Amino acid sequence: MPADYNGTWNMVSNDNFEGYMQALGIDFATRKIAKMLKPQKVIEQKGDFFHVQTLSSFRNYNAEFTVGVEFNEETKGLDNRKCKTLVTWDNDRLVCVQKGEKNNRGWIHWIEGDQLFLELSCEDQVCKQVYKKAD
Ligand code: VLZ
Repeated sequence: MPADYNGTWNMVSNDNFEGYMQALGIDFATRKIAKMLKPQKVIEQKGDFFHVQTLSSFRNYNAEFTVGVEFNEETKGLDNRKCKTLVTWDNDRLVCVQKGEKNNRGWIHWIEGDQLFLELSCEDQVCKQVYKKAD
């Protein structure tokens, strides 16, 4: 049985989102707004199928994938690039590799208690986010 990521998760911390956005080439004005946001993750999981919504007052990002199945991801509203994206299980961690123009791009999710962790990587930058499960 894989870990259960279902639920609504509210951001509590966001370390080096600025560096991650710079590595993605997000423009200055967008970064200034985006780094003030406290997004919410709404995750629906059915076995290996995931629908992950990142919701904020400024912009939303939507991802749907099945673990183990590579798909074409378009990072609409972020850096608007195309990636060949694959998410796999590493025990209970979700490990995502986003192959494309940017090196070392991807993310890792895991859960500890009522906290959801996310590390976003691009080139030499790592952004560390923590979310807390909503009641
Ligand atoms: O999340 O890759 O949970 O897609 C930022 C939205 C979302 C705010 C960043 C607008 C995407 C920012 C994070 C405008 C530049 C991400 C995956 C893992 C699922």
